[in-house]
Amino acid sequence: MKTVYTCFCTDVIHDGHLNILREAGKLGKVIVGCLSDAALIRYNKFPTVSQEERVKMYRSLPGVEQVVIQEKMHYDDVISLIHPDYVVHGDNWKNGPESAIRAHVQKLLEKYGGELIDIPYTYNEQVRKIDLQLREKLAMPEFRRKRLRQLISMTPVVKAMEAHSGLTGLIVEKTVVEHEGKLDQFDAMWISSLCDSTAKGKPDIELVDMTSRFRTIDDITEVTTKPIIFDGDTGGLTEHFVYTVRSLEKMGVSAVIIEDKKGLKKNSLFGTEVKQTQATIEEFSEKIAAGKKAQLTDDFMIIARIESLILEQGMEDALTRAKAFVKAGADGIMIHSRKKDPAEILEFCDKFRESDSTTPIVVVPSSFNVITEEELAQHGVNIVIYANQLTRSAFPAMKQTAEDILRYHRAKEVDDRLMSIKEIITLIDEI
Ligand code: SPV
Ligand code: MG
Repeated sequence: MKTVYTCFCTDVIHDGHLNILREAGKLGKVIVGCLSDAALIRYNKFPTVSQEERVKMYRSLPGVEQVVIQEKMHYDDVISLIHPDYVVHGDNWKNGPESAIRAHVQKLLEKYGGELIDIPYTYNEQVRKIDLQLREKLAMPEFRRKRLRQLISMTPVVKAMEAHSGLTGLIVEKTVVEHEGKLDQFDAMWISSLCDSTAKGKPDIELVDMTSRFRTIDDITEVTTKPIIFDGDTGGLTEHFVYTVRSLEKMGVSAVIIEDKKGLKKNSLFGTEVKQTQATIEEFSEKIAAGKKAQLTDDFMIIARIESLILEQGMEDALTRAKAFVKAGADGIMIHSRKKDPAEILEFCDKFRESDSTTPIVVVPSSFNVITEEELAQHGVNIVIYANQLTRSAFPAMKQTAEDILRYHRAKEVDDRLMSIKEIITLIDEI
């Protein structure tokens, strides 16, 4: 009896999967792999049912002899364990970033004479509808909100990218790359006060009001499913912050980060070049505690951002504040720096971790951008936020196009570097 292996990464079984099992069954005894949660979040969509439930579900399917966990996206471990005569998969992985995984499987099978069988992907109304329903479920406030906490426990480092509009949200949602045979994607979105303000042509001084910031969240939640970390600036007056917490929770936002400044807030990357005032430990602790008291779900996170290094108040001050803010109820600590060298960030993380091994640490490596996510994770960082890079890449491109059209009195010279009209009109999914 020949052995057939197929890896599933779905939460819902549809005609397509049943067809794969039927075809696989014609070739021999069928072993189904359940792609682990950790691999799934990089490869495909976030799982809406647990790994254990998926295993149970796959086990109950007709013709399935055995279910194994496939820990990694790459098939190396399962193939060396099972040595299948055949690996079967829907032929949709022949295109796009997944084709690198397929090519790798083919190489592994060739080594011992195994065979890869691509089964024509089932495109029908039921499959289409199930896909859309799954997406919808992921986008619901109660699912989206809890995902940040889930991700923190699933992956060594959660990667968030700035979004300030429906379009930038879609870029964060859909960008998947293949690098050295592995797929990767962002986990979450950061709604930056700097980029939200900049997109509106306004300075980053809490001038864009909350109603407008909420509109941005709305635009993004309309078209995406990934969790949102909201830049809440100083949080405003404590009396106002409690309302903000409730609104954000309701919208399905996972976390708000508020910074320990008061008065006129300016962007941290100005550092001490402009006058900025840090709130006292007592003042800021009170705001955190009030926010925690106001929130209604267990999922929502209030993360305290410490500006001591930005305002040159020293490491001891930053650490004292971190401990106090955790005691006041903060669900995480964001430590910020505008130095190019990541040394002070790493020193903070190492010292904080000496006495606190669990509270999530968030960093924003805009200035200290040489350090990798992996190195940051080794120092106890849980969330890395790329806070402004989409805005900073779009702006020069748009400016150059505007200048060149003025220079040449026509658009021909810029056309080569533009997205085609066909691409732009098909960029957005139709219902
Ligand atoms: C933002 O993106 O608005 C931030 C991060 O607050 S920073 O600009 O680095 O202060
Ligand atoms: Mg900000």
